[in-house]
Amino acid sequence: MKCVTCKGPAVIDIRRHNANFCVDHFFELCRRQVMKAIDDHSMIAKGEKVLVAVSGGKDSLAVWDLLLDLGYEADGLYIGLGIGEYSDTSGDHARAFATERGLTLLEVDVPGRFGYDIPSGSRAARRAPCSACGLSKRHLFDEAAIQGGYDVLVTGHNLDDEAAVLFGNTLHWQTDFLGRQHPVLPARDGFPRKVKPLVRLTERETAAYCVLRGIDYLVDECPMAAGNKHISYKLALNDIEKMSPGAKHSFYFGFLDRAAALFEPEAEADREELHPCASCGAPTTAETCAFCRLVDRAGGEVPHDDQPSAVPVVLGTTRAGAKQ
Ligand code: Q46
Ligand code: ZN
Ligand code: ZN
Repeated sequence: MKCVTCKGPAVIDIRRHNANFCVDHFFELCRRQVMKAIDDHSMIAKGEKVLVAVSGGKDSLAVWDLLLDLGYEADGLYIGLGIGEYSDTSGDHARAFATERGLTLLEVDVPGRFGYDIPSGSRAARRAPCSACGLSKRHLFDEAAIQGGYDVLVTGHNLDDEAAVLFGNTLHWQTDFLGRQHPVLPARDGFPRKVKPLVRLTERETAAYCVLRGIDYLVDECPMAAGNKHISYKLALNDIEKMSPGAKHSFYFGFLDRAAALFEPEAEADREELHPCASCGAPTTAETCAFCRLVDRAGGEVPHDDQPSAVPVVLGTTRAGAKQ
């Protein structure tokens, strides 16, 4: 197996590109794909202050590493969700990555600050674990980005994630969601701009990137993921991809090119008037936001110290330079 560019020994075959790559040219491919996603969708301008949502898994560490490598100044944000050993280990991976590279990692500990963890809090609030978790993460990502004065919030969603969400939204014809499924959500009404620079890379590629770069990421799946429909959508799409390499890419990017705009007016019309939450000030359509209602029902499930500040704790101290 030879590298398509230099004819040296290849380490990975990528069937949708019909090509094999050596280590260096695979890194180059990853950087090129991230740059293209950023340019095509005007995700991040040079000099903007970037916050990366970091879980300790392959995608978030890969995107943080790639952005630094491309010359962006990027801090990380880790949210401790209190999912037992899984959260302990994921936090260790995020902190180790930041410490080894002298990066700034902000941290919010949900049990410590709000008095619930995802297993007990989701039961108390009668929500599915991933629903309570997703709501908590979205709220705390937005809060940290706005309060920290960041221009843009980056998440590590990859092509498999986006194709699986699109598959689910299409399967159920959730046209309002289809109108909002875009790799960039512009800043509006107190929400930060949110971008997904890994949409042109698959999870196999982000895993390979981490392994070849020597990035130590958390391999274990979240124990609360069982029953999550997106996992079965990903498996179905993997079967299709095996028979038809490039299918995921053309499904997702074909949608963005040819169909997404058709659903945007509906999503826009569905947008209700937002005003500040009476309790925390975050934008919401109700009197108090869904996160504050979750904390009302779930808070107190575990001991906590009522951290008064909404500003995350700064763990690292040195601002990022490009990784060597
Ligand atoms: S961490 Fe949270 Fe995921 Fe675990 S509880 Fe579900 S949403 S599966 S990315
Ligand atoms: Zn090569
Ligand atoms: Zn609120």
